[in-house]
Amino acid sequence: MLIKTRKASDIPSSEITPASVYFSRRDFMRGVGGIAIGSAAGVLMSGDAMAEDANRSPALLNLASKPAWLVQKISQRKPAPPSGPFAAADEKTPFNDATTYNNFYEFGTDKTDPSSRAKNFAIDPWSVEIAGECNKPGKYTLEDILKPHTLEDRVYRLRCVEAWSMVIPWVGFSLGDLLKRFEPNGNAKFVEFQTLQDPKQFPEQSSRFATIHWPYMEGLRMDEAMHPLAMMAVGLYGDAMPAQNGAPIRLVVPWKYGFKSIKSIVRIRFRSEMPTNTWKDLQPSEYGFYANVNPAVNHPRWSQATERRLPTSLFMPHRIETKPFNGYADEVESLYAGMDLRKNY
Ligand SMILES: Nc1nc2c(c(=O)[nH]1)N[C@H]1C(S)=C(S)[C@@H](COP(=O)(O)O)O[C@H]1N2
Ligand SMILES: [Mo]
Repeated sequence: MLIKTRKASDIPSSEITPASVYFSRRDFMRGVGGIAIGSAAGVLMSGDAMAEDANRSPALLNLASKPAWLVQKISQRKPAPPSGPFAAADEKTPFNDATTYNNFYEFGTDKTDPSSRAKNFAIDPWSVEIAGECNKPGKYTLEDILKPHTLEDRVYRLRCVEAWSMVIPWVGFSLGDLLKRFEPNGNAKFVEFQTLQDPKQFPEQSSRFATIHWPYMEGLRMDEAMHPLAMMAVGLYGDAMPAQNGAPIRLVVPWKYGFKSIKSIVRIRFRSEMPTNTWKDLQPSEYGFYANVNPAVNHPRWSQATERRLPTSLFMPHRIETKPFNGYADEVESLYAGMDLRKNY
């Protein structure tokens, strides 16, 4: 995403999944009878089986500690994953890939920086401030934020604006169910999200060379935020959220480019005005507020018509066509009726 030009031929080593990882995953799938492929897997897997991955490395969680109440809450999530658009039939990206190929610029700009630099990330205590146009503003502990919600597994495609994608089994709940509790008032047209500002935890926040203006910010229009697909995630693969994926709580908006899915949230503010968002702020000609996945509108420096579905290797580039709204058009298209999506990119 940062303004690096590179030839198609020099694939950085961080983008090449070791063949061993890829093939052992395949062997594992074959080992369970060859049926656990694609949609069959989604139907047959229970919530617990969802957590399984042959090559999973627990050290990759990168958390200083996991609060006991959170572990318990995750274990008490709904037993069966929801179906339809909440459970993508695509083959899931293995845990080790989803947790070592990340964008989290607070830790650095290379894909491996977040997983290698996020050791002992502290999420306890954690609180989220609720502010702006609502009847119940205040500072809430993470436990209070999560208390009334039953967690569930949802498998979503994640499409980065850089033209790669993954398929991740998140643990979480609908953002709208959270927002309603704070009783947004009639002036609440947008909702703004802010990432933790803490240079002790995020090395890039004290770097003199960082191009981003911290803290990382994002926003949604209120009707987008209330859409049932928009999700607050507190974990993946049936466990707590790894630091590098946005612990302890992050947004996931599967029909938008990945940069909308802001990590490690500490503030949610209801607003009458459209919030700024970090990438638009940095380069408005390249990144917009809406950022809906759209194969018909290219990034000024690359095509958005296709994407690399991770894991990839030199032998298996796994390039697939990008779908409008990342394949969620039936669900979300109506939110944008009458809007010119070339202008509102
Ligand atoms: N705070 C914060 N949130 C962020 C980012 C970031 O750099 N900082 N990167 C975004 C981008 S560009 C993408 S593609 C997704 C990646 O999520 P993942 O690492 O869990 O796959 O996180 C998004 N959320
Ligand atoms: Mo991204």
